[in-house]
Amino acid sequence: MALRGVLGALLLCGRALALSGGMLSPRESASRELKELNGIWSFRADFSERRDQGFVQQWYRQPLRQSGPVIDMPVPASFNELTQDPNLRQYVGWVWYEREVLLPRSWLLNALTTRVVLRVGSAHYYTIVWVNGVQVTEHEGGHLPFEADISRIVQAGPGALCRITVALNNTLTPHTLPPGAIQFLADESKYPKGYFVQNTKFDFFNYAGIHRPVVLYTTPTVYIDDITVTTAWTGNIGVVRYQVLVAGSTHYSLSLSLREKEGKVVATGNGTVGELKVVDPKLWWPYLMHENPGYLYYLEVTLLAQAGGESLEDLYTLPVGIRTVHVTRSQFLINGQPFYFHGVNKHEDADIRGKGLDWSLIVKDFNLLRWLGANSFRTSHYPYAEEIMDLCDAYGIVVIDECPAVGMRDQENFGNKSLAHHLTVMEELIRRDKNRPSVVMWSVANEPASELTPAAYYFKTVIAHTKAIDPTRPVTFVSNANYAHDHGAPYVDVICVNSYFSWYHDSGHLEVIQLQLNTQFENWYETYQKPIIQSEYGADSIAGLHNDPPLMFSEEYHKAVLQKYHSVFDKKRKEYVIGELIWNFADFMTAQAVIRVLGNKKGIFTRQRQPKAAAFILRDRYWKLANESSCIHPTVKYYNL
Ligand code: GCB
Repeated sequence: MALRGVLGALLLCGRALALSGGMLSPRESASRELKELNGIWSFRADFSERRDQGFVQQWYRQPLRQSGPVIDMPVPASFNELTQDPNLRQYVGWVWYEREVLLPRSWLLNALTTRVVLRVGSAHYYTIVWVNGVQVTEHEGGHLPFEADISRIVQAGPGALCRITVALNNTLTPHTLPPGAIQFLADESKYPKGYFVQNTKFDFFNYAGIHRPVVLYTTPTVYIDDITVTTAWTGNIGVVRYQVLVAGSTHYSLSLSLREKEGKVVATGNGTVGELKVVDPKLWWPYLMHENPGYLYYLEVTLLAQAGGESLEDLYTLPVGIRTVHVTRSQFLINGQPFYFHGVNKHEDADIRGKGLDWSLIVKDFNLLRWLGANSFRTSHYPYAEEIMDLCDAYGIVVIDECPAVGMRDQENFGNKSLAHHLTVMEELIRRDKNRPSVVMWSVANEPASELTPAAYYFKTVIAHTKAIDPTRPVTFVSNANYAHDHGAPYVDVICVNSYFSWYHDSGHLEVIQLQLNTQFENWYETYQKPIIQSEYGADSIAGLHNDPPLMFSEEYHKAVLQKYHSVFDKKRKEYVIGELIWNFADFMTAQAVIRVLGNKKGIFTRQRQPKAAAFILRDRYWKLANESSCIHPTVKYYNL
């Protein structure tokens, strides 16, 4: 009960925090310095019965090692699988992190001109941050960044040593995203006193920790707080519309220049709002749709201002891709050309580090995606790291950007409290990713119980809000509901549907796939006349397990399921099916269950990124699709990769 009480009270505080200001990716420039705090932090999980000892004893007031034993914990990483302690693997409640850092003297000398910001790329799920014992921020939700201006605290402090304490709680409630529930098991003949478990209705392990980089960065005290760009083109003229938000003063001037990759300035402007015109623009194209995919311009924004009698300059450079996105009754158009999604669903998931950002894994995954001929992925089932999104922009990998609304299976998940939080999460996601050319559509949820009556108002509201914040991108959510009873589908631009024929239903009966898939598509299209993406399909296979004729869990069965689905996609893609995203790119960890063998094995790659037989089926198919497409450039070669 106590655990619920502490979290409940904090979530209420969280509600009051209004979303304000920008969330530009931290970048070094002539006016901004950056210090990464990745590496070893001190760590302690609060195993006290009520999980509240850290608050009662105020562990943030002095170095963590003084209030009890600490262990080393890497950041970024999930804490779950880094020790041999099963209790830490399945821990639910508050954990504490701490790092002491020396700040450069130049950051502290002039409070009138220098601002110091602490930014956390993501921490799951509820986070409170103190600097030198003073609370500087709190944030609800994993997968999205948050930051705090800590100038006053560090600049008033006794010296350059700055102690950062982070308390993080992975408890999920019916109103968090994703939702979950703590179940207290009171039968003392079966469970120890106070025993509880955390139940979730989503199919991935609830890894927790500081999952993405923590950085400190500086800006001048008058600074570029946010930039919004939208792009268009007609004939041989590209247009970049911009809006710049400045904080710290109302007396400033802004100038902007748009540079090509090679450095040449192609357009200039000034003021907070305007339009830059580019003659003969190099458009941003998806991978395999052009010989030079992912072309980025660089928008350099320069701010000049006066503060405390001094002249200040702030510089920020934003990568910009010029492209358009449109949806018709049967097509998805990028730059006016039909785009067919042949891609994957992923997870941020790996051995040992869980959901912690890992550059080697990121690079390996992008190499595998390009080897596969995949042109797109969905960020199932939560926003991925900015570092990943940067590479999507640069390589031309198209993204359906999904928020962490997964496992919303109960009536309780559709009330006003959940809705209010869902709207905030969409705001945070769009604030972070709005300028990314790779993001072509928002997904507001995965497989909610959209057949429930409250889902109608709920999704109408979430989707309208999303469109109001970003009118330039289509919006969807991913459904596994019956087409005739789905209350959210009327509001989406593209129907995204998941199905597992011959797996969860008619298990072992490959022969029914084509009929059932055909019926699925026809029902949805006749009802809505909107383009359809098969947003999940697949089967589990244990790498190295063989059986012919194909039996479930063998590599042969996995291949056969895919091939049956593909034969129907090939007919329907000539009509209104605009994409196919395999479930899943790689095997991944889940909660323990009788249907999961050390996790979900629907990956076409193993968790260690080795291809199963299904990967080769998909590779042949994706390259064939790419080569068939009218706009693929002849210089793109399958075997070059
Ligand atoms: C789904 C879910 C996904 C699961 C997958 C499965 O429909 O969207 O999160 O992992 O099925 O393998 O059951």
